[in-house]
Amino acid sequence: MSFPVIKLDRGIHVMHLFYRIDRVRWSQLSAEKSTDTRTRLEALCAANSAASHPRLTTFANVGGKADLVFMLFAADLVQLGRMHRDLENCFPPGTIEKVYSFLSVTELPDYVSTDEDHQQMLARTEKLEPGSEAFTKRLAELRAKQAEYEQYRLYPELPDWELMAFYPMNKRRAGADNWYSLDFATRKKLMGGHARVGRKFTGRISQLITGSTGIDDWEWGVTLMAHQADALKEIVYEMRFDEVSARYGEFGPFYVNLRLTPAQLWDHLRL
Ligand code: 76R
Repeated sequence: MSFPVIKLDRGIHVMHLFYRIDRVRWSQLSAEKSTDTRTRLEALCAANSAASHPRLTTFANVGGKADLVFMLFAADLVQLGRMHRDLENCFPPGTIEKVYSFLSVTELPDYVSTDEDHQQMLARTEKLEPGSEAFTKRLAELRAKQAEYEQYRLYPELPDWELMAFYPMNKRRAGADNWYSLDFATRKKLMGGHARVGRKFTGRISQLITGSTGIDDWEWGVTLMAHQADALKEIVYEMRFDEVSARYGEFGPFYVNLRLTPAQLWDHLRL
């Protein structure tokens, strides 16, 4: 059967899925059925294991809000929907129940550096003469770095670190604190401060911000990969002092998840 292909002009679709296991139903499964479920899930992960997309990764939630957690990446929305259904079909009927889901897309932020920003920076900060050999060389370097950054933002290859935290957020639109009525230059300046805080966590946090305005109930999904929970706590705490979050950030529920392979998941969750 043929299906429509629904791609973005640039970037890919992302889904975060959270399930609880129905322990009563699960306890009625035979050991073979449990193994069969794991084997199907392993096959689905193997079929969707590109560095960027299509990709399906598995996690166990810690904290009690869910049991199983999945992160899905696909260029085509129909393919993403299919991955979601195939994933649920790995499990015997009624054994898992969705407790939270989030649909979003990768995007380039409005505030990315432009070629003009780079040229001004070279002239003002690095004191290079526009048009000179040194200027042209540095500009080419900055352009290459920018292209690499944009590729990463749109087609992210998240590191498989031990922890994945997820939470949705909005920018506030209330009275005097309306992010969307600020002019572009002010928003860009404020986001510069935000990025400075973020860069302090290089090596401890790897972040993916996906856009969901008009797609899901919040405006962005924040996915943070970390090795330790203190890095998660510190980055979110430090950002609270930065005006972008202090004044304009509104947050949904936080989920902290362990990156585990299906085999590890089965052992961890005693499936
Ligand atoms: O992409 C970049 O690195 C460029 C700078 C940058 C942008 C444009 C950046 C850097 N972020 C950007 C956009 Mn971010 N980010 C968050 C959160 O908990 C909170 O208070 C907020 C949740 C975290 C923890 C975080 C981390 N960022 C955004 C946007 C889109 C805003 C828009 O378009 O209006 C949101 C919602 C958002 C939220 N950010 C960084 C980080 C980190 C760690 C960095 C530094 C990345 C690096 O360069 O190493």
